[in-house]
Amino acid sequence: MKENLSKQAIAILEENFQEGGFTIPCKGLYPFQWKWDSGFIAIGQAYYDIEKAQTEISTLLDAQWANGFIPHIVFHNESDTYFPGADVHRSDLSPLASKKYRSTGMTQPPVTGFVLEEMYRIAKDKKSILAYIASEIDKVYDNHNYFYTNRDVNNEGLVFIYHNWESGTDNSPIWDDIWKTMNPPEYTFERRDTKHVDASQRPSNREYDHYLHIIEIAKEHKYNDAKIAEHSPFLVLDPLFNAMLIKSNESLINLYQLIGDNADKIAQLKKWQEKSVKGFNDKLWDAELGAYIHYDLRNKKPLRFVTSSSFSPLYAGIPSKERAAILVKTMMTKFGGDDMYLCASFDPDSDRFDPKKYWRGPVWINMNWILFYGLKNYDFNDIAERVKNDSIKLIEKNGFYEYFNPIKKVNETENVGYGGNNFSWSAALLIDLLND
Ligand code: 2M8
Repeated sequence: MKENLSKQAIAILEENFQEGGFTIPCKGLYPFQWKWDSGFIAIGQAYYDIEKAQTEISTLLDAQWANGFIPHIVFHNESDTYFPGADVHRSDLSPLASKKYRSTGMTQPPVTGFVLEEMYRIAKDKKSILAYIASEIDKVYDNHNYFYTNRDVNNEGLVFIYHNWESGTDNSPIWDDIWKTMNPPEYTFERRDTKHVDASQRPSNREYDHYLHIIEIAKEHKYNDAKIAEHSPFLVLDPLFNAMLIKSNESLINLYQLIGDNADKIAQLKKWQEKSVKGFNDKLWDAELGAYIHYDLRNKKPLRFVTSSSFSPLYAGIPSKERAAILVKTMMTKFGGDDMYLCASFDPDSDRFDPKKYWRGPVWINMNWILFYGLKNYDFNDIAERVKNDSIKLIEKNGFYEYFNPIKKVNETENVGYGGNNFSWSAALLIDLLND
């Protein structure tokens, strides 16, 4: 069974690999290179073709901007199956943008640092992979420098996101309260995602108005971060995004130590790290909820909801042992009933929970992967096994979908895989989970 699933996963990754040296997340639905997808994809590729994994990351890093920024989508190729494309995003408005590739002017969770460390862990030839890492690691360091220089507006070790698409958890119910503070125009546009996937599993047109409006504001300011921090109606400290940055800081420290030299960079990373972990625990912990939460910087208020992002700090070693125990208790009480697969993306007790709609409730394999390793970090090994087995079961029964219904009863009678099928990161991370 294990072997067969792995073979299927490899076939999907191979099928989605493009001539330009990168892998699309999903045919039709997502026809370009996405930043955090590429990171997860490289982890899977590392098991069967380490050179391909290297190419995946190098292709992404090649699109880095002059200030160290790495965009969330790189438009290496033309495609009319996705909206909004390069002509909407207009990265050329920024004087700092890559002259080589068109891209978006927003980013995604900074996973690349820990992905390099994962590649090192998986690769058989340590010498050769370390030489590769040594040739690329400074670009990732520059990316972290970009974040701390431009996006930590309160100088508290926490970096903001200015768009829900930067979070990766696009239409999470957390953003509903922010949308209430905005009143964007009704734009005229043609959705493409709903041509590939049933509209009931995707965000609404009105939600897209909000998404587009924030892009228009960022474009007016030529994607200048200081201006964005001043004017964007969406300005959030996201626990998932910051946890990924902190985990990647740690990976960069470990990798620079393996490479040797670079004492100044290691010292700087340690400084960032200390400040970020402290800022994270001070500002994003909600003692009453027993979980980490988002913070709305624009409206200066905590967004008090429990999501799968709330648990991601386990992966980055952010909570103390005591706090981790509280966090896992919250997770198991709310998300871990016998009738549920772990781990829903949004609080199943909330009236905003929707088990079929995108980031409003379904299980996502990348979040389960983060959770699996996070739980293991703190020796919650039985729960980690459950997360792993639930991920395998859902894929085995339904296919390599983008997301899955967490309610077990529904899985007995229906296919509960939603969104795109033959989805790359579901395939890539399953390879890793099966090899654990
Ligand atoms: C989804 O987001 C894109 C925009 O970036 C979209 O819906 O058009 C999200 O799930 C995101 O996290 C993911 O990286 C992307 C590609 O898989 O799809």
